[in-house]
Amino acid sequence: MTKADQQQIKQQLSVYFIMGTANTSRHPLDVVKEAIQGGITMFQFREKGEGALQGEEKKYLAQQIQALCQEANVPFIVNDDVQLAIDLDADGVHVGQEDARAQDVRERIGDKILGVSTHNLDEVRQAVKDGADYVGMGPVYPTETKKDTRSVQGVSLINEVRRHGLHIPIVGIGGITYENAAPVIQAGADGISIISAISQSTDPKKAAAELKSLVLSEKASY
Ligand code: TZP
Ligand code: MG
Repeated sequence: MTKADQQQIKQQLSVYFIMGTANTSRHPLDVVKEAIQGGITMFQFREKGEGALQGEEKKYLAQQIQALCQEANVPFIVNDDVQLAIDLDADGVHVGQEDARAQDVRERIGDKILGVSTHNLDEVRQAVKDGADYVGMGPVYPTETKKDTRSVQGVSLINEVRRHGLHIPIVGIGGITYENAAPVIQAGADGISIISAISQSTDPKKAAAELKSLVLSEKASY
């Protein structure tokens, strides 16, 4: 894969579904299948929290989800676990500030997609320097899904980064639902990262489809 171009990444971030076994009471493969049918544009395998699979079990589930994503042309990104991403030849890796240094990850993964979580302008600038393809920003809204988040920041950092003329692709994360997604795009994000609004939905396909049409119509009005 050649290094992803920025416009393509911006499209792929539109509806970025993140999930692991802890985020659903159903079989994760069924949920991902339905989310793909609903039109998600990127997927992140984030296997952490209570009951998270480890080792070979984790790898096996990742492979099965990756196969679904490949069939649908949805980029498959691995959270934190750089070695797993390399072993599976995933499309990319997402790391937080507490994980492996982005610059080192970039060296290890070559042209794969690199995403970095950021919480202030300095972290965004550093991520750009380190070779990130996109940055995550949040939590935008309160969330029950991740307990150890930084403080809720609304869309202020997204606004600030765009005000400073930085063009790095941005995805907002944290507590985003159909009802509150529009301001995230209006602030200048290229997409929304979602866990529970899709994984806990009684109809993940419909939830994904509704979020997608909202995001695409907001993006089209800019
Ligand atoms: N990072 C910041 S908030 C969050 C992560 C992984 C959880 C987002 O989950 P939800 O259910 O979409 O609020
Ligand atoms: Mg992490």
